[in-house]
Amino acid sequence: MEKPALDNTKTRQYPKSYRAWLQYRRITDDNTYRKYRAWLSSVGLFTDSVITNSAVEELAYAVESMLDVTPFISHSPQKASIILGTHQDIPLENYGLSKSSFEELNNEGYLMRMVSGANNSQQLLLAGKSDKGVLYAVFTFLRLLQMNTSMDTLDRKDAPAHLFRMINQWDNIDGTVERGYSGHSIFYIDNDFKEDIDRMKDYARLLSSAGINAISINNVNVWDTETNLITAEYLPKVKKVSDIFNAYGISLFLSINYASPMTLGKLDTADPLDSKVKMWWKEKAAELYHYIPSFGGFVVKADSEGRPGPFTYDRNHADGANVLAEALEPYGGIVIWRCFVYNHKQDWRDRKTDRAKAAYDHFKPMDGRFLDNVILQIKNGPMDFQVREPVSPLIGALEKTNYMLELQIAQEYTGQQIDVCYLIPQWKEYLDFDTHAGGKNTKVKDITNGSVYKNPLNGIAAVSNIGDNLNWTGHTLAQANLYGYGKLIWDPEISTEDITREWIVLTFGDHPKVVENIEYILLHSWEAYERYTSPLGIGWMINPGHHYGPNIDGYEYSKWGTYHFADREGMGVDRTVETGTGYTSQYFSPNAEKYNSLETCPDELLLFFHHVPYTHTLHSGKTVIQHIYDTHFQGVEMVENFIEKWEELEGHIDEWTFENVKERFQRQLDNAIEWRDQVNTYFYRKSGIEDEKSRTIY
Ligand code: GCW
Repeated sequence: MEKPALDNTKTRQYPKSYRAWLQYRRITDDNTYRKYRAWLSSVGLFTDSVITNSAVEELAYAVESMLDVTPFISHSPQKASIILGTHQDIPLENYGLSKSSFEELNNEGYLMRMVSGANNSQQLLLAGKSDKGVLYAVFTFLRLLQMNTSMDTLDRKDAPAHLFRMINQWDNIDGTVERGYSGHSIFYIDNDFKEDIDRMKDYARLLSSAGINAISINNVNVWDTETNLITAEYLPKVKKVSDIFNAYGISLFLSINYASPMTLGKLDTADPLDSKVKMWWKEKAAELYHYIPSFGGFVVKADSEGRPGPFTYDRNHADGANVLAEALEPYGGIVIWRCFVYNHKQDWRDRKTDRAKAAYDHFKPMDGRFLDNVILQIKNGPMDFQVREPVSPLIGALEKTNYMLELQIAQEYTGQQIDVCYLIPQWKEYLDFDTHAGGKNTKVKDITNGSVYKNPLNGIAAVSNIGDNLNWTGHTLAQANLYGYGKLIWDPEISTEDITREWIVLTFGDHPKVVENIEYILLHSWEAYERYTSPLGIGWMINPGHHYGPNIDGYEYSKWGTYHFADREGMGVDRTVETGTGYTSQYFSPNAEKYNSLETCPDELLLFFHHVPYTHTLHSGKTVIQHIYDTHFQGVEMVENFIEKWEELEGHIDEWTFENVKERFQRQLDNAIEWRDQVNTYFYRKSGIEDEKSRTIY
């Protein structure tokens, strides 16, 4: 593996979608072209590091692509038009700044400002608090340039809201990707790392430009061969991948198998309190950091869906996580411990056990017992990335524990990158949700960024949606979820509309029709998907196993704890305190009361919390059954409308992408129709109640 170089001629051979939001289109307006060509021809560098080298390389690549000129890079920046460096290295006084200008910025922040240089020439200062800040400043500058923003009075400060902004790859070493909908892994093939490190580097660029700073590169389900990733057999290769990501300010993590002391160490136990096990992990950590001094740490799925964990030895999760944390601590390593722990062998006849309660029940009693370098990673909802779920009640419930929220960019339950489903509006709702944990206005985003409980470590992670498809995400519009994720967790205050428009312009250019139609499609797509799939927060009703397409009873008599309980009278899960599972009591007041009461429970979550007759009237004024019929017909109409809007863009979008999205839309329509007809027919047959509008139900 040698160091790949950024090469415009090479990526130009791929479909445009390969470059995603880093298109760096040639500037077509003559005046702007001439002006910027002159202005961007010289770059001066005050700081020299691996990360600032990446920044300079990106700048040069972009300028060449947009302006057909290779900028001159100098280490005597006085005369250069773009000046890069950290705040320690730049002589700030020369530019009317001081160290105090950087005080309020965290380590990854930056400042960009247009200043007057010698002979009244304009100089743009891109100053990072650290070299990562420099890189982020360069990516921002290139974004502004592509968005045709005026640079004349540029003056901005920026820093990320979260400490960890992470991506979890669910890639297996045989090259498959769990819940991957975009081809094979870009990292692995046939039980080894891939040779094509250009692809990994381009991925690192995409992630870094969206503000991501951490990645775990293997599936949280760590199978036999992957267990060996932390051994001398693979570590030199892991190091090479780590170097690629580190150069873009991204630290590398591995998912580990909790039973490693047995499978790799040949010990007779993996009991976290056993002294041999403790020693084994300590020696393992020493070995790991010997190979990769910058190693981020472990991601752990333990006692979850059959994976090994501390429960086998009658130990709790704090014991389980702390043995790893102790081993990594001397090197600054982190343990990210997932809270997706529930009984996956439930009896469907048992209506008292409630999967939704599991994470809270397991982890709330453990609050304060984890070491400082452990972060608990909590899925956004109590179930599993459904199109609609309440926010997990565990978020806010832990006061003395580090938090990380887990989202899923991969559209496992939301159309698998065949159907368009833009998730930024959904995530925005989660981040803005008021948990009331510390009184009114204790939003999820203030907990995940550590400001409520002052947890030293914090962040958000999400399951990646990329693979080796030439457009990375299968459906080109699914790129928006990856970009939007990065932007949103960098700054949860940015509006969905701003993120959306920015992504469209960067990806497709600023033709008004293109912006208008794609924006319309994206912003309505989650709603459309929800309408033609599972109604009112009930979730599931999908085909077991692969999770695409309708199967109303697919999980109804299964062991997974995901039921709708539909009978001839009604449907929904009673999670109230009085007559149900009592799940609602896991929320803080007044959310607990709000969800517990049929009168105040929001419509969109009604069936998540209550079992009601089909004739129950919603706040909207419709009955549950009429709501089901109406939304399912509307959902399909919305998809038909998206298709018309997309067709209008023919000629304005490159052919490859146009066809890619068109083909996906056709499949989405087929899927939506299947959902509509199966769901409507099922509930019509169960309830015997006619559709008020007498539309076709089978
Ligand atoms: O959503 C479920 C998925 C599994 C996944 C699991 C998890 C990686 O169906 O494929 O396993 O969640 O999050 O651990």
